[in-house]
Amino acid sequence: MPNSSSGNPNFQYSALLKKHLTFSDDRLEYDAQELLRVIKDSKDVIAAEPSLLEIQLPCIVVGDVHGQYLDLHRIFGMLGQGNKAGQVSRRYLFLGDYVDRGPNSLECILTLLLNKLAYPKMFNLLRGNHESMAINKVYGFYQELRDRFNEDDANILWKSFNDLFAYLPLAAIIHGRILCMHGGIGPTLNSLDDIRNIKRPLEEPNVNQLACDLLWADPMIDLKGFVPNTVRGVSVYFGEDAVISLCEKLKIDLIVRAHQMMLNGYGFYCKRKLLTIFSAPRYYPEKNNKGAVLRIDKNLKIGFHLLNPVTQTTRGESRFRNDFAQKDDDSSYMSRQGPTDSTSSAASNSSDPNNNNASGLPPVSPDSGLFLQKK
Ligand SMILES: [Mn+2]
Repeated sequence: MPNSSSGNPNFQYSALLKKHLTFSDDRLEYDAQELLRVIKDSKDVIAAEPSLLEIQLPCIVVGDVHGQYLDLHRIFGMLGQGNKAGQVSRRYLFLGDYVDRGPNSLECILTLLLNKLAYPKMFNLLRGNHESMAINKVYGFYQELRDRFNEDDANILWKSFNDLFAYLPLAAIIHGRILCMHGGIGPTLNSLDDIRNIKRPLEEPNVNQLACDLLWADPMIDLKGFVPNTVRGVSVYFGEDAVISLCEKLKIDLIVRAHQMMLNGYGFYCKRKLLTIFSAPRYYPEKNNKGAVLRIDKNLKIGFHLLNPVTQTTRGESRFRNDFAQKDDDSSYMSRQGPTDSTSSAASNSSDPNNNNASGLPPVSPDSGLFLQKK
């Protein structure tokens, strides 16, 4: 039984959560009936949350996970999911895209839901564009369920997971100052109440324009306003002027979103007003991209932890943990000169997370070439 002060005293799944604390790249064995109970219980908790979560400081923000269970373990190993007893000491905000693409969608979503049930205030889960039926039928999650269960159970589980996904909150505001979502902003977003007023469940997010933009939109360089997002086929691209005017209107400092692979795990846009964070290293094996997670301390200082891409020769728990002990990537970020392929491990020199410049933010980066597309 978890005994953190923020833990849920009625948590029923200690044994199941414990299975997820063991570092292993084997698939776990699941009982379909037990999973359905977890889904139902988490749906009750998540449905009671507002469409716009209010998050306190300090917190950790995690971008796309995409079924990369080992990398999720690396994040918890680095930052502390808790000790072996399952205690949690960090507040997390996940920006969606838990399923699809990677080999362990089920382990990833279960880890997050069980932690949500155990520590409802410490684990905050937003919806990504892959948390919807039309997408996760096609991009891996459905097939994974079919591979792991008989056809009836697979279909019931898939339907039930998506029923739950329809209730996931769509955005979060951290300390009233940092707005977070999976995709981006759109022309119908003019106040935080616009997000709060979105009614859930939203089985298909695209029926609500603002919800669609929150889940799908992308920034575009040298653009004014909004134009149709031709690469995604839904939602919009938004320009720097839209970011700046929304930050003024909402009286916020920064927008944090995920949704696009960053070679270095993260990238700024629009002079530090918009940050993309992507937490699935080696999502594109041919690009050998890093992953990153964002840390925001109690004074709103931000820093990054990087996940270097892992290959057959660099895998293993002890290597993973050693790899983490030293990461904060302000130095490699500062040395970036536009679009570079930072695959060299030398690019991730460590520096003290508390040694940022006075603003607490890394210097402005060249804003070009940081955004690559993947549907
Ligand atoms: Mn996405």
